[in-house]
Amino acid sequence: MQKFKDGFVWGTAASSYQIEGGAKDQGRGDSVWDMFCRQPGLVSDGSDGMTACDHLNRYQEDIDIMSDMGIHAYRLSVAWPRIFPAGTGKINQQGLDYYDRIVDGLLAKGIDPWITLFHWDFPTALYDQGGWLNRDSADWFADYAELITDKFSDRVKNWFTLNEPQCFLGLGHHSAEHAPGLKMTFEKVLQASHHALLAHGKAVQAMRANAKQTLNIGAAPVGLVSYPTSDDPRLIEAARAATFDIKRLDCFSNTWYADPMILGSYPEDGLALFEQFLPEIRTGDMEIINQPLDMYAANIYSGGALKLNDKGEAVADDLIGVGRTTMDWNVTPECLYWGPKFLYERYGLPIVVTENGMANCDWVHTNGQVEDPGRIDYVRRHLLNLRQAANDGVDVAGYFYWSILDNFEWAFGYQQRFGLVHVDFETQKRTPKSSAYWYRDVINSGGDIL
Ligand code: IFM
Repeated sequence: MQKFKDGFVWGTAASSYQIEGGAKDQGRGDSVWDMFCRQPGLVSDGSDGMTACDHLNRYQEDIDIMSDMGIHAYRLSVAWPRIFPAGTGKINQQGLDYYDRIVDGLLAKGIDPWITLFHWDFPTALYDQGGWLNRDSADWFADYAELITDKFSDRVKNWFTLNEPQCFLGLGHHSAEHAPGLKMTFEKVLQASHHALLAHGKAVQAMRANAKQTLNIGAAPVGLVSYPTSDDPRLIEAARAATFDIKRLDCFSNTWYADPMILGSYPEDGLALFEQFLPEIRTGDMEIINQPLDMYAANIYSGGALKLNDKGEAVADDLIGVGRTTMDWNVTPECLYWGPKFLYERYGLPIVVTENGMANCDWVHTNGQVEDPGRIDYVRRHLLNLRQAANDGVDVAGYFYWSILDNFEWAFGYQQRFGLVHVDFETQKRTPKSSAYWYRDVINSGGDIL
């Protein structure tokens, strides 16, 4: 099969803090990312999300661009402090109105809004009460989820609870590279992680209870992938094991999050390795976390390669000379074959690639165009692998390119450009890159022209 299946969702994605701007406008409360950016030296170019892409005011222009590209679905996130400026309690009607306009604007153009509830802009007011380390965070999040579902689920069918818990916990609470910039002990990080998982479970319960239609719900973790560099069965088995085994005292695994959510228990190897650091798990917690989900969403950008050495052992392939993006991430398109395949085999849920894309040094050329052949090649190679996975029996439901716009790339500020659309951050002028036109043609062909 050259095309993806009928109903395959071609999308693109962004998140609130990275594009909206208007951090103090329309009643929005402070988030830990505002707090983090205010501290000198933490964001490499000294920037912040105060203005970002000014999507708060320019959303219609951005929707029009997506419409011209033939995008089926747009994955946006709601900024929790735009809805509850203090995290809980008083609702900011202006925030709800803003997302109403976006949802209706997308639908008017035939674009399906897919909502992520939490893409890292945690309310500072709740951080001041202990943040994710406070067990009440699960209820705070569930209350927020309930309200958003109540307001938008009449029009929005597809939802994600948490985006990349590995990052907001690992980078945010363990290595201090991201907001809120903490270096907690591993024990505390695991406790915060447990509360985030509880928040996911309670949110799913609240969403199902308040939904105006049958919802498709998932989470959107980082998909960490090891892949074999040949079809040798020993290597495939080693890559599968490396994709799922927990070997280090850190937050970067698939299974510490997905196993409790989908299989109902923490993975045995993690429980053994983390023995001295385990969180308090109360009776009933695992049942709350283990809610039925409708899809496995994965954000996959790169993978680790394994090769066989002279003794027939699987070892890391250093991929000398392989292509790299400006994030310094290896270009390893095989991750979009093996990642979905391994995740589908383990969890049995339809796979949606909720993020995949590359950062590049793009600029507007003298002819007014932004030529980005590297990005076209990156996406083509990844989609070819994804299509092969589908042809080999993996239920692949959709692909969302990250990101529609160049935007605020967290601790890298505006130095990393992931967009299909170039943004001049001085003038806010949007220029679709050559990849945007190419992606439009791919969508039109159902993936046939790859
Ligand atoms: O920009 C981020 C996004 O917010 C989460 N996933 C990875 C992207 C690229 O780093």
